[in-house]
Amino acid sequence: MSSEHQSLSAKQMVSIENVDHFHFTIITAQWNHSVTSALEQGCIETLIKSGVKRDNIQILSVPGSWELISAASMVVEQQLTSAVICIGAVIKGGTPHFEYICQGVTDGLSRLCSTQSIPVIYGVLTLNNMEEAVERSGGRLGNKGDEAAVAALEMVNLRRSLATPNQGNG
Ligand code: RBF
Repeated sequence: MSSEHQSLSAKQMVSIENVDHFHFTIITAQWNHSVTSALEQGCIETLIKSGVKRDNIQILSVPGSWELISAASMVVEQQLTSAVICIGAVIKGGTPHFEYICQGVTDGLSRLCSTQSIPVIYGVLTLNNMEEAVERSGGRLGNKGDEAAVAALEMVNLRRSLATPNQGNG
């Protein structure tokens, strides 16, 4: 899948009315920490540049990407946050674990998205090697943590607009 014309990172901030009313939860996997911490940082910076209060950003940590599923489920169950942003980096190794973890995490987060309405954002990089990871976590190809933040902002705004009664403009 080409990423041409699909990158959100050029935005790096989103203009949303009353954005300070929203609360965000970032869940970061600790596996490949140098990559995930850079993604987390990019995500926080984009949220703050867009007007989110630092106090309204909760940051949680889990051991690996696999645990993003259960942690995100717990957070969603609490119904206290406007969006959950899941951050992880799965890097191909010498065993078939890569395929199982990527598929499992993707399926788990996808199920969560389709069974409840708090936006759950997929900020999990699936990578062939560390070079690809570096390029996407603040390198040549931007920071996918920024893009996860932009997606979260757009989704909380969409959810609010759907919940707001029509004010006579169509
Ligand atoms: N977690 C990641 O977030 N990224 C990885 O690249 C990654 N590779 C793994 C490779 C193997 C062989 C195993 C056993 C686990 C790996 N995990 C990885 C950790 C996984 O997401 C989870 O934390 C553990 O399996 C414990 O449930």
